[in-house]
Amino acid sequence: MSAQAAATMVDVCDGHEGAAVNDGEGTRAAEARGRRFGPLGTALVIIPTYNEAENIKSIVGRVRNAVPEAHVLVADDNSPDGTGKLADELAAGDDHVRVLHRKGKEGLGAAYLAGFRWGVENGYGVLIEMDADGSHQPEELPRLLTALKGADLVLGSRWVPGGRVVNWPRSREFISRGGSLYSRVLLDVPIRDVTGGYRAFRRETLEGLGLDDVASQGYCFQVDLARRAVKAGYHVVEVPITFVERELGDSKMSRDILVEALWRVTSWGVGERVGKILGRGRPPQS
Ligand SMILES: Nc1nc2c(ncn2[C@@H]2O[C@H](COP(=O)(O)OP(=O)(O)O)[C@@H](O)[C@H]2O)c(=O)[nH]1
Ligand SMILES: [Mg+2]
Repeated sequence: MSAQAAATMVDVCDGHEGAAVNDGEGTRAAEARGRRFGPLGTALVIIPTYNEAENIKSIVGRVRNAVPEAHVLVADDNSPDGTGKLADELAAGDDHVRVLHRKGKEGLGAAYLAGFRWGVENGYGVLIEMDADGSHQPEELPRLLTALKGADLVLGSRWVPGGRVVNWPRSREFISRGGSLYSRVLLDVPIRDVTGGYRAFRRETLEGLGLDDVASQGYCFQVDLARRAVKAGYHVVEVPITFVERELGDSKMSRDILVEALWRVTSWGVGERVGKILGRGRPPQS
């Protein structure tokens, strides 16, 4: 890990922001808290796809080069552009690549849940979320994995010192920063990039999040998982990343996805506050 990346890593659970709270191995803060983390085990990089025919070969190749020991699972929602077939061709020539064919477009959250389930059933120790369009650079994955040695969950973050976005229109940056700020304040989670989708989970962390009742379908799935991890007391660390806007294919961001995120985050926040007033500790789950 570079000195700059280590210095800007943010230990969410200790409440420090922009401070050097982790050393190069990401272990100092965890040790201070009396935690010892077990070995990581084999990593599975889950890549959800819907119409990513122009990107799939490149992204899988980059992951295989950047982290040759990791396995890749493409979770395709029966993309009309033939992404699933291209992924099958990659899998046929590489035993580290698998494809989960799903019946139709059900949203990012559902694809990840299916991928997590497959990964846990098949004994992987680390489950990674990564977009197919190159926005999450596979070359940054080793830094996330290093940080995970001393954490339960690592979030690739655009909005901590050292993190940035490349080629994003101002409107997207505004929505993303605003969404993170709204979620952070309303849900009381000390995370700078709550909506980001470049993440590494320990298997035990995922198992502890109670994923069976996750109803979030679109991008608020990311907020939901981050919120669950913080509330459950997991050790969450943000690592700065450079997010590069896609060059090929189209974004699946839509008005419906934004509306779902807004109403779900608002209802979680209001539900938590009402629960506190009524003396119930447990956050709302769906
Ligand atoms: N399987 C599956 N993947 C999806 C779905 N919606 C989006 N994705 C994938 O999720 C990732 C992020 O979507 P993208 O369109 O790049 O969103 P943006 O980066 O926010 O503009 C990409 O790999 C998409 O192909 C879906 O309904 N099903
Ligand atoms: Mg994208």
